[in-house]
Amino acid sequence: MEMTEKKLQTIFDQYPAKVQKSRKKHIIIKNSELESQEIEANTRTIPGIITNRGCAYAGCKGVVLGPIKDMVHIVHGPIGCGYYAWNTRRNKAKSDDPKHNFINYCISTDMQESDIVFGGEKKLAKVIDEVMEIFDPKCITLSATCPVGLIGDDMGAVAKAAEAKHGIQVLSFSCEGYKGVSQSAGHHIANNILMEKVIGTGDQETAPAKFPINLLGEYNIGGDGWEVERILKKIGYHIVSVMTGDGSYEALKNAHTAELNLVQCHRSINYIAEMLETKYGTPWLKVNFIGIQGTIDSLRNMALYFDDKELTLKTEVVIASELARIEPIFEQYKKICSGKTAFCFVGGSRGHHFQNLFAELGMETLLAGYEFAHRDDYEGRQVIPTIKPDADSKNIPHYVAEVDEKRFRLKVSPEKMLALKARIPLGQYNGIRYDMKDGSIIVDDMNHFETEEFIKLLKPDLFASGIKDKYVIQKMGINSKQIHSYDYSGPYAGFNGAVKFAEDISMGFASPTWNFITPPWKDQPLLEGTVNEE
Ligand code: CFM
Ligand code: HCA
Repeated sequence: MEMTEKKLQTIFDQYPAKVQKSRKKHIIIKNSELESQEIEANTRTIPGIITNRGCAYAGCKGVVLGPIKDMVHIVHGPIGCGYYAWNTRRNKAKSDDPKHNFINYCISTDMQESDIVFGGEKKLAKVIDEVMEIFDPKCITLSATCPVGLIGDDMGAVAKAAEAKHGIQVLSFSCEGYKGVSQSAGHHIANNILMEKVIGTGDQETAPAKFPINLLGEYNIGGDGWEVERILKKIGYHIVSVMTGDGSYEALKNAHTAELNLVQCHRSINYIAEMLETKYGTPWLKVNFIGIQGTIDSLRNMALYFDDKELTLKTEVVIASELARIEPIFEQYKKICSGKTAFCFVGGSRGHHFQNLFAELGMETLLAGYEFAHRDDYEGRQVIPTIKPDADSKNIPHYVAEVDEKRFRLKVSPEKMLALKARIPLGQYNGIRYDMKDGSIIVDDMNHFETEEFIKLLKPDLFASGIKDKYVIQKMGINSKQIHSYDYSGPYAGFNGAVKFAEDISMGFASPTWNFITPPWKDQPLLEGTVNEE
């Protein structure tokens, strides 16, 4: 069924007037004939609406810091917050030094009522002492949860005292859950401090091998980062650091030595990419290792940047050999998926990135969107930014990277940079709106009511999203795929990932389970009407 403004209005009509007015700004039907189609984003969710969003603490501790394996991450707060961000995101990590891989631990001050009344600083200092005794890490992070900000515990002072006592870095993150409007604020807070206090503090002046790169915004969910690293190493790149999947404190310290920064998830790490450029002169390139063509394009753009004959040749050899290996398998799954339709609603970048892969499987994305992306993720970021600073930029102070006179060096000359920018997306990318077909729907911060309504209207064959709506969707008889946790499968990135993804969703389509579920619109009368505001 094609989506029209009239059908969309049937969903809006069910809202009270004020809510309707607000939600209309967050939903568009793509129309390329219009020069611009603004979509409101990164604003507060209307209270009472069931959103899939997380909080600033989730974005800081759970997303950016959590995957760094050789730091001990202490959560200062009630145990539920610690549990929420305890590896549920499935970022994988392995280490040559298993004694310094703390990824599986959940360490919390387990705040109780008495700590709320009398303060939790002493307890936090004690936990740091215990951590030093048991784990002896080189760096500790402290993440604040909501009550910490409310009662005014001075985590910064505790961190400073612990640094003096133990002689290691103790980083304090004021990422109280209520800050900003979603986890996005937490990414910003984490990025600022990593940039200010860790990145660039290593003693290396230059990288020890040719073609050194950092991989930013890759969190190794289901082993994605490992698959990307496999391909890059095969071609001959030297990976200085990954931020932050399977990441390490030691590697981060020397991230300034990379010649190019690759940005996979722009939403969560654009701040670091920008600051690395200012401080050390390292340009960044938007890549997308989701999908076969996305992977190929990313590899070719990298080769163009380094402009080395041997590297370019090796890039083509690797692409050809990988394709020869995976294409026959991929084609098998394509037969099952082809002609099917999908919804793809994920956090801040995957709603866009995975559409390539659907298209390669012959599937059309009818609706997509983000939980917490900003306007640039929808509308793109071109060389000259046209979009005004958003809510986070106003609320979360931005650490302004000053040029590091000692370490700054232009990685390419200004003339070469200009020539490169004409050929590859250095420092820019297209937003989700650019890539979607006319007539498809783009939704920001889609809520559970809209989820059900859009399903009833468009009846997609597959709904790609997260744990919070998965089972509602499945009970409506629709194949549901978690794009956050990959339903505990993966990797889905790179060449091997594309095949694994195709296999997993094909399994979903081929499952006999669907024969036992009657979608609600087949046996339940649909209530129609409007909600009275009084
Ligand atoms: Fe980036 Fe992510 Fe995402 Fe994200 Fe996330 Fe995630 Fe996500 Mo869940 S960093 S924005 S805050 S790609 S945890 S690995 S899957 S919502 S689309
Ligand atoms: C988070 C993490 C999350 C949640 C996933 C989901 C993740 O938002 O704090 O809702 O399914 O990827 O683990 O985005």
